[in-house]
Amino acid sequence: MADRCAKLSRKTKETDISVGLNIDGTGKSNIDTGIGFFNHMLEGFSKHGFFDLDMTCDGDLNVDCHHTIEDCGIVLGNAIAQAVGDKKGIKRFGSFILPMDEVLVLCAIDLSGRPYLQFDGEFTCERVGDMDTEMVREFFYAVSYSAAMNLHIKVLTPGNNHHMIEAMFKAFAKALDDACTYDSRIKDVMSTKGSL
Ligand SMILES: [Mn+2]
Repeated sequence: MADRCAKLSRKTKETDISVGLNIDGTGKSNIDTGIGFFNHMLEGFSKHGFFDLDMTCDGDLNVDCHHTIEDCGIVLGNAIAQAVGDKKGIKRFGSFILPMDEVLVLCAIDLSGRPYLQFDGEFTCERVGDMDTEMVREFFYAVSYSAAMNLHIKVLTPGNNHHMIEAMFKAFAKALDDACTYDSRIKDVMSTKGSL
């Protein structure tokens, strides 16, 4: 079976983004968003989901990190949607509970074609590195809507803010990898409707 890939770019007055994604990759990444902590999160997403991800963003960081992180989420979500294609033969649902030291985070995904984000987590500081913590939810909201996925992220045990955010990105990667996995018992699309 051919690798499921997408290559996209998006340019506005606020951001100029290029993304290359291979869902059937090995976890290689080449990421430069101009935001060190956000790069670190996307590298973890790539590595732990076995997704090859190239992502560059030239954004208006002189304003703040908002447009860069939100728009990267939009384009990554679009790339996920394009790469998974018609979703024939894949499990559709995926979930993972990821520990990171004292923190425990749950992520559950349904590649349903219906966008929804349920985000249950609170941060106790405004920023980690050069990333505003309120942008974590915005990022996952953008991904869930542009990929048309149902995405639940829930902090089961809170703790260090860096740990909570990193555990979210890694749990998201593992859950998405799970949802995208082929199951030989699934001959068509995993839906009684016949399409997702
Ligand atoms: Mn870290």
